[in-house]
Amino acid sequence: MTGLSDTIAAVATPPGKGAIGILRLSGPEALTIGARVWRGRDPRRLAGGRFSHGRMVDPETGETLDEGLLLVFRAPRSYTGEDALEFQLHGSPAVLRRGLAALTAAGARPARPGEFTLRAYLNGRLDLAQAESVLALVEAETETARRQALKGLGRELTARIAAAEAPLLDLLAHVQATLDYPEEGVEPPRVEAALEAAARELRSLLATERAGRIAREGARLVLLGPPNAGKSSLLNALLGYPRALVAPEPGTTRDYLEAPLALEGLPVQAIDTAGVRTSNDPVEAAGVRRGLELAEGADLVLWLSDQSRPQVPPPAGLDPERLLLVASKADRPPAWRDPRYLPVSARTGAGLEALKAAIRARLLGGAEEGEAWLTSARQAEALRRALGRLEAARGAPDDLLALELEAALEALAEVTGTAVAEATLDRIFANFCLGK
Ligand SMILES: Nc1nc2c(ncn2[C@@H]2O[C@H](COP(=O)(O)OP(=O)(O)O)[C@@H](O)[C@H]2O)c(=O)[nH]1
Ligand SMILES: [Mg+2]
Repeated sequence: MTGLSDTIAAVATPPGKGAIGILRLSGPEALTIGARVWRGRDPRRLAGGRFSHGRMVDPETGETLDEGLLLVFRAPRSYTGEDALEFQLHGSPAVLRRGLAALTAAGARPARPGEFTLRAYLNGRLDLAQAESVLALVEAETETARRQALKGLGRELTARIAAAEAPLLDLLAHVQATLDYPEEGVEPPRVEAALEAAARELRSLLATERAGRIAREGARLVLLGPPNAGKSSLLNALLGYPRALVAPEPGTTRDYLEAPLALEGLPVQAIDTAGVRTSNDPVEAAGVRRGLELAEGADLVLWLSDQSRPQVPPPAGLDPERLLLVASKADRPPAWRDPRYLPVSARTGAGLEALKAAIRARLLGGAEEGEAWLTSARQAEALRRALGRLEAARGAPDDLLALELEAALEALAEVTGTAVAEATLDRIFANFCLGK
């Protein structure tokens, strides 16, 4: 990782054509380099937050590359915490390519992916949980993902980590005092209470890991059931348009098909499968096997049994934690009733909203929508290590207790980045796109 001594430049807008394209420049020489490529008001004479209308030029030939706006940010009041410039030009690949070349010819170095945010972190503008939220926000494709990323950016996740740290720091101070003055000794109830308070917060944060992953990456929802149970019809009803073929004769869906679905801001990939039955048709039999395989990798499986025909239980071996039971064709006279099954009619839409709500609730698990969730697998891994240390600390003698507490606090500090090795930083920021 290079230090902060050089000035970096990148195109900050996505590749392609658009009304506006932005070049970003940050570092100690940003204002001087900017002056070499800008014909308009001299950025060195502009205060932070001001802009200049002018032309961007090739610093060697003086050729005009484009006209636009130059925005000036002065350290430490910029995204990176350094002097920084933003060139708002026309969003043309040719303009931005030449503009970036002009900046490097004038003394800047092309930035690596995530390097602007890395600098923001190194300069103390963002902690690591916030930096990961920047990435999550840029990548957010749904409302849930956007809301959660914004909470992380607003330090709400950082605050939840701090809430777990507080009782541990308190306890550690006490243990260290008693190690210095051994005649005192820490009372066991006090130790227990502190460890439990921290562990409770960590467990409730870890319970948001799955919801956070689903908000970012989407969930896989598999529709499973006997032929003719109404799986394809239910998929179409959930989607609100006819995606899958529906037919009165069983065995219509022989392969599986996927369609994206948004459940109140939660991205879901819905997968319709061939009916589960023993079939002599090899193609259909392969489809059935595929359906069961898909169910293995699903975040949630809807098992459909036609309520107007004899009840068919789900195949053994499906994880009950990831199973939601649906009594389909609920508009018909029922042949059975079972309180474990949610009655739904794809034909009339009855029960559809309740089903959507149930799917959503099951996918989110224990995660409350109003709280900040974990935004990366890295964070969850650090919390699990901290939790392991707290377990080891229970009933330990004071000297060992102190060591376990320190280790737990170190693991927690990794989440916000107060103690992160350089190698880890490189890995985290390499996930960013260029110009961020
Ligand atoms: N009355 C009624 N018929 C339905 C409903 N859902 C599906 N069907 C009918 O049941 C048959 C099989 O539906 P389909 O969706 O292809 O079932 P799949 O084999 O499980 O995919 C078709 O004739 C559908 O019109 C429903 O909610 N109510
Ligand atoms: Mg079907």
